[in-house]
Amino acid sequence: MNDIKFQERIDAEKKIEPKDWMPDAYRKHLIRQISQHAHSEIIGMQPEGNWITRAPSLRAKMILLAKVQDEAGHGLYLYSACETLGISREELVQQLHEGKAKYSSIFNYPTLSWADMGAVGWLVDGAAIVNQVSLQRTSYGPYSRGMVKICKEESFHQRQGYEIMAEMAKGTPEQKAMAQDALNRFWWPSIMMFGPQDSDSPRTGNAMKWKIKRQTNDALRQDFIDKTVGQAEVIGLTIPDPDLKWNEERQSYDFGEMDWDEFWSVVNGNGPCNKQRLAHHKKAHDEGEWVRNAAKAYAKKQELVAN
Ligand code: BYC
Repeated sequence: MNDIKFQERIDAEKKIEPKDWMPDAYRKHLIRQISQHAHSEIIGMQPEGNWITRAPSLRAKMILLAKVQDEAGHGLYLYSACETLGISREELVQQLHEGKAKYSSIFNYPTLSWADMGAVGWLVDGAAIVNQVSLQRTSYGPYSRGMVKICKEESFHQRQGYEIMAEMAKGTPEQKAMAQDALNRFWWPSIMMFGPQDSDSPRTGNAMKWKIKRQTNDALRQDFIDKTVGQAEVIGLTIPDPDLKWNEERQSYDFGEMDWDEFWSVVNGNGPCNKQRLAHHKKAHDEGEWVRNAAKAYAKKQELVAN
């Protein structure tokens, strides 16, 4: 196998599996993207975990707890998919702790009220679904199969968030104001999740050539906006973008300019919660060391017994 044959396989829509030959750059590209995706799922548990003890009812608490546990499961599928590319979990976590691996910018914003649980589920999971439905057709087999399972759970998450927003929007004026405030704060960071504009996205070229990404950042962002505007209208909330306007010719919404300085500042470690999120992850990781050691010792004992 060589680069040309590999590209022919990709062009023929054949999946690449762990033991197949692949160019080193393809392997590295996947390790970067899948590990960042895994880290996002795990770090994404923090802003929501913040509200488990303060959920307003037992029902709301059970649902949120299940959702946060699902995110842990998604992280584990993705770490496993990434490990099939020849890197260990320890190395992946170390890259996160050393700031060499990123995670989604969205999780560096604080969750200030219960309505934020609605906004995160509705918008953040909604954006994640749009991105991940597209990734179900990614060229790397284990990543693609992981996405199918994850998308099923994400659609429950999106509905959980939308239900919170819908309930609050038809509640007291104070509740409706809280829902609108959460939408105001989460709208722009949510559409930034799709990454830089195509013209500023250095990874898109190879990602599209290798069919790792099936749609560009801008195409997915537009799809998300077109799906979400009507959902806001139905529950009587207003998207905080004065330039948002239906474009009859394009059959799509035109929308305002994103604050790219804010985006890059958050991506480069200077968002409102970057330091707190990483410090919390490191602390939990250190405190969990005895669990990992115990699991390893148990596995070793089982191996000895078997032999
Ligand atoms: N945040 O050339 P580009 C979830 C980086 S949902 C941080 O366009 P690419 C969840 C990018 O990594 C979220 N960094 O890159 C939901 C690159 O830097 P490096 C997780 C970002 O890879 C609810 C540079 O900017 N989903 O988990 O072609 C609850 C240039 O960008 C961001 C995924 O990870 C960002 N928003 O496109 C709980 C989906 N955007 O790596 C959990 C999988 C860009 O060269 N990933 N950067 O140093 C992808 O689809 C793509 O990697 C991206 C970026 C669209 C994110």
